[in-house]
Amino acid sequence: MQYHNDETLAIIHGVFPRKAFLRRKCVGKMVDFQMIAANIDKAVIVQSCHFDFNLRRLERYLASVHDGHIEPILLLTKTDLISPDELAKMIASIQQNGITSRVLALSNLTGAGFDDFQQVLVPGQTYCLLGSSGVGKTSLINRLMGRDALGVKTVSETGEGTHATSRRQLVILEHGAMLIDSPGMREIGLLGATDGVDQSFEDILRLAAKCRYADCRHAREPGCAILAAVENGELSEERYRNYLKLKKESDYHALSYVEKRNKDKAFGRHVKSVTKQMGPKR
Ligand SMILES: Nc1nc2c(ncn2[C@@H]2O[C@H](COP(=O)(O)OP(=O)(O)OP(=O)(O)O)[C@@H](O)[C@H]2O)c(=O)[nH]1
Ligand SMILES: [Mg+2]
Ligand SMILES: [Zn+2]
Repeated sequence: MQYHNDETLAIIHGVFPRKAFLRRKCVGKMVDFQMIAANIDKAVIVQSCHFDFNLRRLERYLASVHDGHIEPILLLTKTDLISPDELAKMIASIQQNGITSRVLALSNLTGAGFDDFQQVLVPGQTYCLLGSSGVGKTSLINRLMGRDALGVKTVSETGEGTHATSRRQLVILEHGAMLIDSPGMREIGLLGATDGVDQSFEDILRLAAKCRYADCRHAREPGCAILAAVENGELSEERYRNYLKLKKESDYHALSYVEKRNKDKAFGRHVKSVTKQMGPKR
């Protein structure tokens, strides 16, 4: 199969069926999906040790990644800006929080931690870098490629938080691993990602199995094992609250999405019947 487009030189030889995917609720009021990438093997969730580090946002990204049936890797960048002690504490806080995904840390500036990161890159596999703007996603790819293949902006010029990358781009490393660079995301809204949320909070799911009532909503029900765990300090209250928040947001958007789809369908039927009444085109 070959498709030609007059304005470009690209030839599409075939389209792979979409299996694993990364998507989010599109930004703004509209309730719809925005596809970020498809058929990737692993998502690298990047946070900078400097200012950007945030467990709640990490949980949000994890929910989205798990929902797309993709394995997450957590990567902390800019380790040169904090002490080894602070870094150790940061990594420990991720694990103590109940997040079990693999955590790596590196500095694009000094190259510390690079070997460990390169070890996880398997030839033939595709990795998508995700994270806020300015955390060093493009710098990481450039360093892996050994040259400034993609543009980054200097901190002095723009400061953290301004976008350097404006489109998604796939690069192939010399040894055959593929990396997708993406523009920094300000938000990653959840839509119908309940399974992804559950999968990201396995500790809470395990506790839920011990609640007295099967339909426990873990809000104020008696015999709730999750509330008991929060009470005795076994489960962090922030993590518990974020779990409820992400679930609620995901379900709420899913409901609006279905409603909108039904309305659109009804409208489509209406248009069809009106066109029919108007008779065949002359
Ligand atoms: N100190 C330090 N600075 C870094 C490191 N990695 C990246 N930077 C700097 O951080 C700034 C942003 O880096 P980028 O690679 O453009 O960040 P990005 O994640 O691609 O940002 P967007 O494309 O906007 O999403 C640049 O000035 C980099 O030089 C690091 O490990 N340590
Ligand atoms: Mg970039
Ligand atoms: Zn409960």
